[in-house]
Amino acid sequence: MIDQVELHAVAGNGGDGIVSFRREKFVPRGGPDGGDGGRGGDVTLVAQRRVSTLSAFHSRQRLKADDGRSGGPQQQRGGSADTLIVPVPEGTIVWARDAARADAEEELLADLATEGASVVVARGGRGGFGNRRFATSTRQAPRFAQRGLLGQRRQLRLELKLLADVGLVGLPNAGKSTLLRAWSHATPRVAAYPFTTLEPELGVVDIGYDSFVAADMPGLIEGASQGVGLGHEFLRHIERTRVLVHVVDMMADAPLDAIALIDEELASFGHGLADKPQILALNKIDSPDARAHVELLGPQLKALDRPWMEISAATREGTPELARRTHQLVCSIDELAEAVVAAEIPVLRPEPRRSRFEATRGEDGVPVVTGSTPEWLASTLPLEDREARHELFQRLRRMGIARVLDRLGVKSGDEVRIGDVTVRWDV
Ligand SMILES: Nc1nc2c(ncn2[C@@H]2O[C@H](COP(=O)(O)OP(=O)(O)O)[C@@H](O)[C@H]2O)c(=O)[nH]1
Ligand SMILES: [Mg+2]
Repeated sequence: MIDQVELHAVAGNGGDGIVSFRREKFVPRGGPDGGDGGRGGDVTLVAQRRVSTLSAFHSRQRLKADDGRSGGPQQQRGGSADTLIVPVPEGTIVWARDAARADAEEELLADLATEGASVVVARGGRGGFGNRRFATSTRQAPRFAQRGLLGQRRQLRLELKLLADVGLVGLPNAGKSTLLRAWSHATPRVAAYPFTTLEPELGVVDIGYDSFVAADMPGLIEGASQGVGLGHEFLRHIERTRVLVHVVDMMADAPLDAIALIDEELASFGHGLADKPQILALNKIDSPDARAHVELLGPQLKALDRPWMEISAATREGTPELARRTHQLVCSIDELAEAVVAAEIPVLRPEPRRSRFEATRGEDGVPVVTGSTPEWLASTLPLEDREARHELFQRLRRMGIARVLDRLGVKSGDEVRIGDVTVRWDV
């Protein structure tokens, strides 16, 4: 069963550099001292074992990191924004598309398979330089500064193959399917049964803002005894499962024997199932017979030394409480596990480096320059200012771009496109 959400990731914009001049006593106009802007925050997804579904994103579809701050006078650098860290489940596959370009194609960005794996999905913009940075021997008082670069915007699609946090076990007719339906009725996403191998039936159980995945695992008892093969997927679910809810039919003649039988099956199945913490769900409490059984067997149930709750999967009496209790137990186990993995260093997937620049003639004959540095400069320098334009051309010349444009036959006064910005070439 696959869960999927679409999100919009918006990184923070870089803070603007500012224009400022030193003020000193008796000096009418000091040198430039405008500070640089700070970096905008990145948006980063991090895989966390304690998160088991993408449910949280049904109400949070926009991930926005803060902008960097503008620079100040006296060379004060604007503060950089923090990275927005967004927890996602282990096993989340991340697809991304550049939201700024209509023709951008979706690409596979990351497979966050294990705890701590992370990926930057939208990079924050660089801060702009203050006017101090543009001072040269021939231009000692630049009256322009650079704007911050816009943060990346990306359309994301997250895909997750759901794995069970909680396994429902119990004899046939105990009420496992009924309980799963009662728990996940708000989100009717219970998968259909394939018939070749037994696969557990899954349900997403929402608890406030959090959620867990419960699996009905009839195969353990019903399937194994019929000689039906358990799929590889089934074992993956069992490995992930942290808590078992052991459903007991209290209307049956010998509920204690039923519990013992399941315990034996769990032990003989192996894979650590018998060691997982259990909650007993004493089911069908709506029936007077079942209620009488619970009272009669109270002391023996206590002797089993595991938590139990009385429920009716059919009338849903006690099922929300059981869901909360189960969720708490899952979380407490995750906290133990987290303490162990906390020291691990997250794996960062580096952004592919683009070449410095490319210059060609576009279909309409207008020369086009692409590349992160020229595009950054063209989109952040205030090109309506003559000095700033001059600065841009000088930097492009130093990068060797002027030479390539020259070869393309570009003359002074011709239009040139740098990324999304069109300027009149002037050298
Ligand atoms: N009276 C009563 N019947 C229930 C309850 N839960 C399940 N049943 C019935 O018990 C039978 C078996 O339930 P099912 O969920 O299919 O059990 P499973 O084999 O463990 O999946 C069905 O006829 C259900 O309607 C309950 O809380 N009260
Ligand atoms: Mg069933």
